[in-house]
Amino acid sequence: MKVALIEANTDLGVKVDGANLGPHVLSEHFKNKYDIKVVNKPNIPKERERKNRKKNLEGVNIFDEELYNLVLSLKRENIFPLTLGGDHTIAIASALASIKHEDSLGVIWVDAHADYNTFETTITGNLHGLPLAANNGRCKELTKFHDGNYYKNINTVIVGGRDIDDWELPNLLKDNIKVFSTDDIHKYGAKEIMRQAFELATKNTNGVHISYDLDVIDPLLAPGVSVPAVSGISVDEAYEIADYIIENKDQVKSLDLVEYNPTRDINHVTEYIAVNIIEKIADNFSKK
Ligand SMILES: [Mn+2]
Repeated sequence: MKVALIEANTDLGVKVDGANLGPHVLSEHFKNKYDIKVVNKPNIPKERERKNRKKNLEGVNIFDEELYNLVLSLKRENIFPLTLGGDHTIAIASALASIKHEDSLGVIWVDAHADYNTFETTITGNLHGLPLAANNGRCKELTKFHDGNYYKNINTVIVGGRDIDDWELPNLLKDNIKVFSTDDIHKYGAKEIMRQAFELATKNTNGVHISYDLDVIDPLLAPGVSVPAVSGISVDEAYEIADYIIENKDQVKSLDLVEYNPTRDINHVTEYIAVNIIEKIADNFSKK
């Protein structure tokens, strides 16, 4: 299957600047190998008012609508979309475009954070804390461009969660979202946790969308992210997750690798890890 890399160049979903610069740094490593598509953030000033709980809503929606249409057009051409973020709001577009095409999908959200806030529960108003809830139909103002199915709670799985907001937790409990913690990965192994995650996400669906946030990795090992959370998984565990995805590629319909922020990186260490993950996945998926 042909693979396209998409630069999703935006940081409108987070107060910290720089995630918009990440995708191009990563895609440069692959420019002679894969088709590179580009979506840039709209040229409107970034809102930073602390009390605004819908910061940059308009800009995020303009961006996501364009990315949604791009991912959908690739899916219709039978090209595998590997979307490089960018802050995690880009996954609203990629995940919903994928389910629009596939009709029924589960999602595995590999992330230190749950990204399951709503406009009512977000404390910061940084919209990259809402995409998983948006993909389940809880934040309709973020998904106006989408006219397909939403993801079901029962097929929604978080892997590596360890930094969940006080007001976000009731959302997860109410919707009964399965969260495998960072400790679960250390205890049972990344492979076993991914096996269970796939089992849940693919039950009675046509496959799975994977959204892989680099901040799941310990920030001492991968500092190049906008919102680091201490005590993450190891680099080996991060690669094991990628290997499991590859072993089960027939079920994987789309994938994001997000939140690389080169302005926060130290000696390119996070870039190196991200490039390894992309390389593994893109090389294997192009053979499927
Ligand atoms: Mn995230």
